[in-house]
Amino acid sequence: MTGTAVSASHANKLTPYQIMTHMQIKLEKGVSQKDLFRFRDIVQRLDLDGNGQLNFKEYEKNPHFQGNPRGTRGFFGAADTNRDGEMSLNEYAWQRIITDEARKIIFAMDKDGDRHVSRTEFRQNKITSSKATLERIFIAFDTDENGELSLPECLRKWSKWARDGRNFGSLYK
Ligand SMILES: [Ca+2]
Ligand SMILES: [Ca+2]
Ligand SMILES: [Ca+2]
Ligand SMILES: [Ca+2]
Repeated sequence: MTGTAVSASHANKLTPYQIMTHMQIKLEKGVSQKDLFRFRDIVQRLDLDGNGQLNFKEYEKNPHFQGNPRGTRGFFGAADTNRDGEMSLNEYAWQRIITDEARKIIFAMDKDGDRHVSRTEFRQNKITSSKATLERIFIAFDTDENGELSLPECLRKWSKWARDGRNFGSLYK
């Protein structure tokens, strides 16, 4: 990459909000009451000491993450936004909303099913007609600059961007 290309892409850098808007992220508007109840049931089931929150030990018992310790830590770390070492129901639900939607969008782009989104696959998506914008979004996701997007790579950025400048309120009344 030439120096000119780097400075040009910097000058046109999209904000997280712009990227999320381009990708038509629905977040809480895309979840049903049923989803929220399902999240609550999961937290209640894993909450062995019954304090209403999940510590890491309780959470890693989630069968969903068996054999994926990195995914478990990633989810927990991103979910625990107040950094008290416990995941509240609200923190868990927000992280589920964010990652479930991200997963869905990313896997829809993965046409050949190799669990990675190549640049070519990414370019085929219809979120914007501007090739330049698509390229900028791709570069923003591709942290390790290997020319394809892995799910963990996308989830890390996505979790951060989805929370950018937002104060997430309670999902449960
Ligand atoms: Ca607990
Ligand atoms: Ca917490
Ligand atoms: Ca692929
Ligand atoms: Ca990559």
